Amino acid sequence: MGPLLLLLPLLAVAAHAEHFLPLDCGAIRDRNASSPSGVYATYPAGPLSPLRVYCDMESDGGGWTVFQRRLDGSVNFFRPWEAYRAGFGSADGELWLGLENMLLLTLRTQNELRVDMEDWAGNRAHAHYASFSLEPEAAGYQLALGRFVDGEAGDAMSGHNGMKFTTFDRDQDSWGKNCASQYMGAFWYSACHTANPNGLYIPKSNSPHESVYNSWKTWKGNGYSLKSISMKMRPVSQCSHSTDF
Ligand SMILES: [Ca+2]
Repeated sequence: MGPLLLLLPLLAVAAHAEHFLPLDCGAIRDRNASSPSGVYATYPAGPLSPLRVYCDMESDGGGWTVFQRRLDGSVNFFRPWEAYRAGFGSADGELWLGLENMLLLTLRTQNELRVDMEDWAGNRAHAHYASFSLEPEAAGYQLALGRFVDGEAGDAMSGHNGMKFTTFDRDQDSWGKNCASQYMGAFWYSACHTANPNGLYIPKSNSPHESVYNSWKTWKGNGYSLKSISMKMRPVSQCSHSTDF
């Protein structure tokens, strides 16, 4: 993408100041702090390419762009590279926003990461990381994750920092076999995982000898299929979070 292409969205925003073309949910919240949670159009790829996303406007001040969500098992997440690159599901239900869209969202501004989850007894927990960004596809969408900030769910993701993304048809993990095939998901696997949010959604499954479910090890263990999990990013406020860098 050339410099002009990167500038085009900005020029378009300037030329049509009466139209609001937000990059992400953070921009929507900044424009109207009372915006409710729900589906919004964002424009990370420019004014001609609206991207429907779910905005979490409640957690920790809101402004979160949800890029992954499991709610009810209605969407199959055991999919190949092309699906994980382009995205699948729907903004108002189960969703993978797509690695390319996620890359666009993280290119222009520093983002932080929040993961929210719920077990089958109604307990909720979260995990918060200071920063979140990806390398381009040519670099395997390698994950760059900042320090674990806080959250009852604990830190199940730092071990995935620096890993490339692996699907059952593209093995970029650090294990002899393919982690995505073995654990029925797709993720920034190492050898292999302490979090498997794209794993199988099987209600109330809890088997310590299997690690194939949508799980978060430091909260419920690798064998517990969570009732819900959602992963979301938002721009870091430079003034209030400058010490995070
Ligand atoms: Ca491998």
